[in-house]
Amino acid sequence: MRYTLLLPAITLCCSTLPLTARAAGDLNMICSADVVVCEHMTRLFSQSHTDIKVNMVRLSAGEAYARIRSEARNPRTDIWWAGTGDPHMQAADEKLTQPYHSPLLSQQHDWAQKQAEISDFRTVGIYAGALGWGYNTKLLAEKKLKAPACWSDLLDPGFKGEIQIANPNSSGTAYNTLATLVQIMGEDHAFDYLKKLNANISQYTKSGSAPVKAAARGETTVGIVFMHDAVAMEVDGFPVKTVAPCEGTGYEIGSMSIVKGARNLANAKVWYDWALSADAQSHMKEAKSFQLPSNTKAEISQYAPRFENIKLIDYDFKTYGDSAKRKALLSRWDKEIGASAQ
Ligand code: S7P
Repeated sequence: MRYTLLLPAITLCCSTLPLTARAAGDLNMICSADVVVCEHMTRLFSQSHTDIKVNMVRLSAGEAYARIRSEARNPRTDIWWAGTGDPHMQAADEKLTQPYHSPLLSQQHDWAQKQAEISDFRTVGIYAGALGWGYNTKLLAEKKLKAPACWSDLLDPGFKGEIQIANPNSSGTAYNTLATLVQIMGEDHAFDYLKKLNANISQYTKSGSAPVKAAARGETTVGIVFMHDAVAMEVDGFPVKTVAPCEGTGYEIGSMSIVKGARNLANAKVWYDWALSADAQSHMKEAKSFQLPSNTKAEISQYAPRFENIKLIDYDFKTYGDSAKRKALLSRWDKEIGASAQ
């Protein structure tokens, strides 16, 4: 009798529990790749892991770092997938993320494993891509401008108001550009260069790939971006040409990190191992994500800009992912470039 009376009460209690009570089934993820690949990879993961509900938000890499920092005392995010390595390294440096030794680490290229080693395994490389730009071939011809092949060509006064790049505070791409120029030219010369370039910039966008999307639409002539983001516009049929700068260029190691104090740690590790697998990485090109995958067995898109064809600098990920270095460069950029941006 007592049991029969209790039953309706139990049914009432449990059917009204909010969905969030199923803590073991959630994964809160920040994705810092292009939104199309973020959605594609989330969908694929969800198809093979039906018990885990992925709540994904897309943020540029600098914004993602800032969000994770602001949540440090009460983490809402479990995993940060993709985005340039420098802010992942900064988060690791500040111990905002936690070490994880994935069983799939040994399947990754040396450059991806090195990213893990220099961060005490708080982040890991998942793809790589070189920096450059894309220009709109029709606009270039209409404006009778010489095709820019070198960083120095972008200072041509003919490009006044014709170039876009992102803001390095929000964008991992733009920070990678800033660090690249500092490594090629030395810090003072790089800032001189950026001041001159500022005269030709029409807009500092929030997201890193926005400039070449604008070039594809004919809203600007040149967008300084990762080469694979420019190639994606070419593959989409836009009149865009991708350039690897003649003086040499930097590159990113797109990274992944588990947040310290992640509430859904077990699920974060499930995503982490899946995202390092050859199978998962081979699917990225379906969303026109043409970086070089970290897993040595993952398929490489025929459109991926290959490092052997690009003059690459020996980018110093440890130094330019260092928290004090990144803060100092961004603060100098704010004072000398951002404050006078048109
Ligand atoms: O679109 C892909 C990609 O370029 O986006 C990531 C990058 O963080 C862009 O976002 P923000 O510049 O807006 O931070 C790169 O890691 C990736 O290759």
